[in-house]
Amino acid sequence: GGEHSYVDGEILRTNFALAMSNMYKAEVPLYDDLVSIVQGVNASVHETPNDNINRITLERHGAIRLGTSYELRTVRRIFSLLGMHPIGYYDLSVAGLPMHATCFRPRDTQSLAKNPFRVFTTLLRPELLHSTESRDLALKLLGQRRIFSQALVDLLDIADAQKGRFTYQQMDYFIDEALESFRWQPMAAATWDEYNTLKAEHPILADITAHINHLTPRTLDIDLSHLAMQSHGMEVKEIIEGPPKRNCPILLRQTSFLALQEPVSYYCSGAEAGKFVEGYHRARFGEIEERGAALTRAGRKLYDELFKHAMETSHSTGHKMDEALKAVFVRFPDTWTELYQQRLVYCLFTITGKAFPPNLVSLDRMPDDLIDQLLLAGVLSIAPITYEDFLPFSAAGIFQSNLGNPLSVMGHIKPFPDQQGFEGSLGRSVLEPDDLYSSMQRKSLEKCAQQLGLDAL
Ligand code: OOG
Ligand code: NI
Repeated sequence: GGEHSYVDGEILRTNFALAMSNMYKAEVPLYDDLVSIVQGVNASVHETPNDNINRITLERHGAIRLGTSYELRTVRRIFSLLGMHPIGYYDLSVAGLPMHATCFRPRDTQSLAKNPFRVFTTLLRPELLHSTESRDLALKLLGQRRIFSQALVDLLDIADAQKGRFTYQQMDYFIDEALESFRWQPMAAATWDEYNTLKAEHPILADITAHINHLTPRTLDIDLSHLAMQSHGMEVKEIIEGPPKRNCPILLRQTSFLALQEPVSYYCSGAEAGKFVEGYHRARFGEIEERGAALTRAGRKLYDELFKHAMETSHSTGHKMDEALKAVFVRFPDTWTELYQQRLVYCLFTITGKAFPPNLVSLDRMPDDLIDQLLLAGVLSIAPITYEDFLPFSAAGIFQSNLGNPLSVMGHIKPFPDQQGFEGSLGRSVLEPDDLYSSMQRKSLEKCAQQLGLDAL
């Protein structure tokens, strides 16, 4: 052993996530209540579909909104030490927001099972703003702000020199310094006039702040949790975002309580310079989510078509979106066997111990649909792979609930994705979620093949 012992990245992530959760509990007591409600519901729901209850109890996602590529690259360095990688590209211009995003999260099954902490990280796209005045102002303010302390940047350099690791003592400093970057700032960086100029251009501009704006626990039953939030007197959003309630949950369903009105002080400018205005800002809210199966490209395509169809029907008939969704989604199969047979979901395979059927052994060539036949014969069994990512329209719904304005009337942003531009700012490419899920599925099949003494499955 050397002079130092270094902290495992997984431990660093869990300690960081717990420290962040404690900070947020102290700052937003309603979040603490929300966590208790969800844990009560989770304890009352018996089956846990595919993830263990320890993972689910720890599980949180948060969100931050960044303004410059320097900021994005620095959080990339922070998250990389925690074993969190940029996964997926989200174009939010489709929802009228001058922003795009990725999710920093662990990548592989083992790491996700230990602690799947994730942070949805958006970056402003100033080129999508119409007025030169607000664009220049936003860029000026962003250029001036320092979200990361010098001590934090020094610690990141130290970690680089130690192959991306910290000693236990360095870990404690690092967590403290990094958390400072994501803490609520009661004193605004913008003056009162500047704040109002930005807000007039696009309400989201006043919201590009690195503070963690929510921390979401995972519930095993979002309908029950939603009711429990209401009966605790929380001001909860009426609808649950995402797919409707089903036997076989898919993707991600989310709901939240509305953003709190919190006091913020703004400096005055011009003749009033030196004084400040006691203002308010709605930014922080509480959200819960229920996670279901990851969909294949075909599954996602069907989901997107049905979702669009439900939106259109609900617009044209005035029916509620949840009723429209329920009606339309009868076309999405709802047993795991059918979902796999139609290759709509990703699954992990295991062998059951049942013998290989003799009718297959006697064939001189393995049938193409061997996997399906082995499933049917009960030699293999499947469990859906959990969806670890986000949904752009649900994300947009979250932004909207803060702003209190339908996005359709704001900003007039022309939708176009720019993944390359995002990756340029990030300094690397993002990983493709689909590749990760399909490789998890493939690995589980390789293991089964080996156990059954087959060359491949
Ligand atoms: C990000 C919203 C995205 C979710 O759960 O979809 C998100 C934000 O509000 O900054 O967290
Ligand atoms: Ni969220």
